[in-house]
Amino acid sequence: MRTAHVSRKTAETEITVDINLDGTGAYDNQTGVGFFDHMLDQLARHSLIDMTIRAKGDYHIDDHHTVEDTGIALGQALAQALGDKKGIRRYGECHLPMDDAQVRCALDLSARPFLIWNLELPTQKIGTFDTELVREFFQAFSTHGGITLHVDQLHGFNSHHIAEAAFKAVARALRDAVETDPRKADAIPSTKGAL
Ligand SMILES: [Mn+2]
Repeated sequence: MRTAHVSRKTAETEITVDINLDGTGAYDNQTGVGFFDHMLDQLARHSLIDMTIRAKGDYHIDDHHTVEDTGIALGQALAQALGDKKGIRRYGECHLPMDDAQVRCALDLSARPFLIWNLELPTQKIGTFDTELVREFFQAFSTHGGITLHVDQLHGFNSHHIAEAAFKAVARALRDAVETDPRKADAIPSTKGAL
């Protein structure tokens, strides 16, 4: 079973993550940050990765630690569930349109974390959510998940749409990358023999 449970507690946040890479996109995400829950739900739904997340953080400061640390824990869970990465497709890509917004994601489950981030969210806030936290989440997720993650905005003027298109684009690319390739199900997809 390609599943993982991660529990992470610091002075700033307390987070548990449960995922199943071979799921149906079922989700139950409660982080105390409404817009972020909405984004995590998109990530699960469109990657078909089952995802249950519980987070509590130091909201009296702001949502920064909660969002960043959820990215860390989710990245750790992904790496753990992938294990030796035998049989996976490894790469994924997606152009995701949402109304005015279009976001492109290309990713490699390489174990070489690298984030290319080319999004400009025109407003500082979406509701009470700080838009700069979208990048913080994906920085943490790529670092701890071992993902080469390129995210580029091609169009868009509505912050909610741009952010949501980014989460959906990553989700859809992730769906392809974690999938098992039946033509090479017993091999690690690298000429090095390890990922
Ligand atoms: Mn929405």
